[in-house]
Amino acid sequence: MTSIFRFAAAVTAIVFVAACGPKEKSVKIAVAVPLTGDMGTEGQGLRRAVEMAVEEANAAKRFPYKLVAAPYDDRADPKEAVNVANLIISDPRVVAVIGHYNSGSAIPAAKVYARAPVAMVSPAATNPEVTAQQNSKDWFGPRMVFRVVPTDDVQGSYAATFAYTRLGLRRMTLLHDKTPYGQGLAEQFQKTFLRLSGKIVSEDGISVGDKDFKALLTKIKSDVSKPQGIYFGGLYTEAGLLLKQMRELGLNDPFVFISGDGAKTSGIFDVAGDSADGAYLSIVGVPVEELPSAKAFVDSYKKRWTGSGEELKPFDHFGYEAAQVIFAAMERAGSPDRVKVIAELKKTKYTGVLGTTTFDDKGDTLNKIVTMTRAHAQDHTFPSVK
Ligand code: ABU
Repeated sequence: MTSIFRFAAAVTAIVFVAACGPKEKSVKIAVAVPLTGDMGTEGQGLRRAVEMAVEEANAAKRFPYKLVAAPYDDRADPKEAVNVANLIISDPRVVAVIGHYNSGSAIPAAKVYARAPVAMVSPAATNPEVTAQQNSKDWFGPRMVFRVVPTDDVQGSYAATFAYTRLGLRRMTLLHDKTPYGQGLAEQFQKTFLRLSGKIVSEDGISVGDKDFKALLTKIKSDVSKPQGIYFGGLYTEAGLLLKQMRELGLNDPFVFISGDGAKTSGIFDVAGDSADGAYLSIVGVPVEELPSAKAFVDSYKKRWTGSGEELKPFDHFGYEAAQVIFAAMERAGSPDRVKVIAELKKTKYTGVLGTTTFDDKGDTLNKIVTMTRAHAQDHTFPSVK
């Protein structure tokens, strides 16, 4: 540890003791995710999962202080994520951060956390740069970014191999939302699809918030290269609108729509209705309902949260596991000291909902499983493609 970080650790410890009076000792786990807007549904799920983990830890008296899940709304906006990150690091009671959901938010926010330093464990952001940036020469701080989800080089490559080998597709159109996540995922798909001798007949960027894709889809439909489908890198709102408008223009089976984990959520049915049916959506990990190690979590979550609008969301089990990994590091550290917790997170070997989580030297999980699912509009499910 360099002297500047030893100093930061000492300050954190002193401020922590000072901030916690003799009667009320509490330590915060920040949950920095979108809590409002289109992506708020996904962030609220993550908040619920972390809150449940915190409640369980408090009930079991795992720590000699009270844990608090502290939610922060980054609104899926990179600038707001940086604002939120600055707020978080200024609160000495925050020992670690679970977040962010969007790679576009996680990348700049991580730079703020590094300066503190405070650990960030992402339960959802899949762009490789979220962790890879820690190896760049202008990284200021220790390596303190971790994530419990596989990255988009794995996910994009998997989807391209699935499209080429399993579906026999040879000509695809590439669309993305120009975000680090959407564009990065589409580029990873392209790389592998080309390597397999597939052809990308066109590539276009759209913007998050765009509503009308008819002109773009008409161009794709009349393309003389006859694309067999669209690969879209982006989130569920735009994916749902693309699907709806594709079907309205007659782009139906066997024309395919393939996208990734940011589009695979029940919101896609709210946007596209029956038009979502048949869409191929890759996810990181295994669908939670098909994961035996997640059964106890799913049962507890449903008991704790099920009510109007509070169903389990796709990344909630990752949020819960991120909390468990942090708690285990805090126990090993023997104190809620930010720097000691970072050091212990690096040594993680935690077996829980996701199986065993260990991190490579970038902070990425060694669990690299990706699954292809297919949207089933009738019952709003996403069974895995066997
Ligand atoms: N991986 C899905 C969440 C979106 C993102 O990584 O930006």
